[in-house]
Amino acid sequence: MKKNGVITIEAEPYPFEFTPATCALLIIDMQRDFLEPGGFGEMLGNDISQLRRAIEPNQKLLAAWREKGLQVLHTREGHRPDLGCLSPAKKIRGRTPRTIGDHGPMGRILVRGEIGHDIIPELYPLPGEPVIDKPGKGAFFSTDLHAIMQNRNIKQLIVTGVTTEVCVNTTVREANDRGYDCLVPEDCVASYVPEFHDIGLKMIKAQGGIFGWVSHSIHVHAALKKISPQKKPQPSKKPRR
Ligand code: TIU
Repeated sequence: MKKNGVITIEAEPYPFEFTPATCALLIIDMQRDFLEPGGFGEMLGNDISQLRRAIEPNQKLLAAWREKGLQVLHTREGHRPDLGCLSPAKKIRGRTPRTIGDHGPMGRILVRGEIGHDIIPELYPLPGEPVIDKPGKGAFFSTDLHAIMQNRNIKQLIVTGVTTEVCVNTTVREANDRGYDCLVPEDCVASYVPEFHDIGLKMIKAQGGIFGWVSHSIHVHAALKKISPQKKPQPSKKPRR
């Protein structure tokens, strides 16, 4: 470990200076609608096995991350039951017989509160881990993620989840523009289209890391082994007067 609690993580295009106390694991949209049979993703004709490959590496990383008492954030893509935050363009995109807000096998498609909208049991959030409900692809658009990060002194993100070229990529770009450093472990993100996964990762690390860093979870695990558990921020017992 270097001075100021910095740990170097092997990454491309160059090593990532990991500061555990101010770094959160941001798990994007690991929802039943995208990953489980009968969900929205499969209904659109996608091969969900391509996404399910990322479940186990995420489980292992999440377990190691929680063991060290580091900060975890989760996102879910979806809409209010009244669909007030669903743009007409998104509603009709794809021109499929059933679209967002319609009834599917796991409840209304991508609607908050429905079974399909929720996070898969394998990666279910613990109490105290913020879940950001987002209506768009990027996790900053129309959400309180930025405020949560500022309030919790988060300056770096390890971004995992699905899909590599859509919600992961959009979120990394949004975070980068807000001054946050993002590292993406390639085995913890996935796409329905392997080609897009590869290119999505290349886009992040191109041009000297134009949007961020790409690594593998083995290197994140190696870094985690070097740190002692962090003290979790405790809610103050007495109300301040
Ligand atoms: N979470 C996320 O990436 N939402 C998508 O709609 N992804 C697709 O790849 N369609």
